[in-house]
Amino acid sequence: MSNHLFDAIKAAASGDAAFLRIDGSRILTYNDAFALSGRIASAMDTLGIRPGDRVAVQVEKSAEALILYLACLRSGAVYLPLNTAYTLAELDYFIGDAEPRLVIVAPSAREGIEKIAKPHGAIVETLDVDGGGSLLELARDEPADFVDASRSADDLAAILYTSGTTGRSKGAMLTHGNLLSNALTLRDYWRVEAGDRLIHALPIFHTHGLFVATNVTMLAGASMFLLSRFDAEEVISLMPQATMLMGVPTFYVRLMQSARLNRNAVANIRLFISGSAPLLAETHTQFQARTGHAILERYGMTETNMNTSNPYEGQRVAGTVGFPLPGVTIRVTDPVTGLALAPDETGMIEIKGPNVFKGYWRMPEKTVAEFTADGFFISGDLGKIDCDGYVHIVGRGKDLVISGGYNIYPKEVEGEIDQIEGVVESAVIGVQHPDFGEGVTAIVVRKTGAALNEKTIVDALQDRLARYKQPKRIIFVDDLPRNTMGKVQKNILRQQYADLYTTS
Ligand code: MLC
Ligand code: AMP
Repeated sequence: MSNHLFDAIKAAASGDAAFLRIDGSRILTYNDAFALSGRIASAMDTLGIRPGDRVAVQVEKSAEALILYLACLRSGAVYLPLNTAYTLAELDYFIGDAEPRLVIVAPSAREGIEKIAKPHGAIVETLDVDGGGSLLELARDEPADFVDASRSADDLAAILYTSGTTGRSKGAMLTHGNLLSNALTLRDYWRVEAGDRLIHALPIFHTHGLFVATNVTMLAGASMFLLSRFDAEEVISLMPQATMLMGVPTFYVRLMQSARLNRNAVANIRLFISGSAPLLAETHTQFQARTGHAILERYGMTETNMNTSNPYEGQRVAGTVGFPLPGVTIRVTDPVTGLALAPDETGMIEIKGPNVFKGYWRMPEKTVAEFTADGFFISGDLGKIDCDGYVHIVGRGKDLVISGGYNIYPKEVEGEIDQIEGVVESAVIGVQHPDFGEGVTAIVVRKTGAALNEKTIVDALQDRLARYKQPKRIIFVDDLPRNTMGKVQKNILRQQYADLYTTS
């Protein structure tokens, strides 16, 4: 029996090589990770988890949490990671929609989750950040030599939810083939080898920290320093022992705020990679001046894994996301006619390749709507390909804010604000933010005499929306600007409040 992704991971690594470096002293080898993932997979089998069952996971980052992802691959389960910032109200939707057979949460969250999960027939087990919890207790006495479930390239490995521009979040279905092909391509493109040591400071519930960082590391048999979160000083302290860093642009902005970041500090680093949000050309240039390193920017999406990358050798051009990866086809089309555009013309970016997902979970119409007749995925990003072949992302055709690498859909935030007593209507926009790239900003119209201020609105959102989706600032106005069709003109609001975070 073969397991498409896990077999490749197992074959790539030397068993006694270091995989995870934790807290400066603890090292887990690949053999350790394979043994523990085998025991967890056996425990899940005992719990009745079968290939194709969804396993939803909302736990803090830890070595065991990462190994749980491997266990799911091996058992044939579909891994469904959830942002630790999600509130119970948000989780209720994901669990109802995905119908996981098993939900794994922190011990402190068990009671609340059980109320949501049990009506959907899910079992709840726990995993805490120190490697405790009921799941590992079950796994302790299980055999390590689990017989991996047979999974082909087309079988699902994971579902990752992405918020929708028009309402409900959609579960992007990623296959073993999607993940393996993209990770092998990136490994080769970025020349990742067994001797590499990646500083891993990203969350492990999104494509960037989970698939790009982790799959690429494992398929090179390399190792990573697993940090619970990003802390610029801690990252700089680790640099002399590391060779690579992957981060969102906020990482690089924050690193440059430290006086300790200089050529000496980065002397051992081979490659700095940025993605998930636009890296300002000025950040790229300043970082290069300080460290001598041209950050390698790449472009991806939950639905497609990685699509483009600046070159390893050759010029990494600031403000561009580089070339289509080998095997990936990118074209730019006229959003109205759908016809392919010439170089340097701006239009919709469309993507085709083995990296592109299988569709949205239980949303066949949405899936059809987001693909062209000839099988290209319509990204929602506006861009162009210049005469040298570099792809530029110049805007978004979708109403989306990206803050510190997290996507926030204004529609969802507006929906919650509009339900608050005393609110007539709201418009949520992204405004340039020095730390997060864009800051979620709400423009709100109150009913006459309503006793509403910034605090009452934020308080009302507390249990409804993850903290990172909540507006950093709320501005009250008498009316929202509208065009003749009655549509709110967000471009006018974005211009009007453009300096909100840079001048205060
Ligand atoms: C935290 N906060 C955020 C935030 N992260 N607010 C807006 N945007 C964010 N990204 C909130 C906190 O809850 C806190 O609220 C306040 O802002 C300040 O927190 P902080 O301590 O400064 O935040 P920190 O923990 O340092 O986190 C910032 C960060 C983190 C940038 C390091 O958000 C992060 O790791 N982002 C990476 C996201 C990511 O992996 N994206 C990849 C998606 S995959 P308060 O008010 O309670 O103090 C993808 C595909 C691809 O897009 O191409 O890769
Ligand atoms: P997500 O849905 O979280 O996977 O976010 C994907 C979106 O992030 C893409 O559609 C882009 O809008 C954006 N994105 C990712 N990488 C980059 C990048 N390097 N430059 C600009 N935007 C990016």
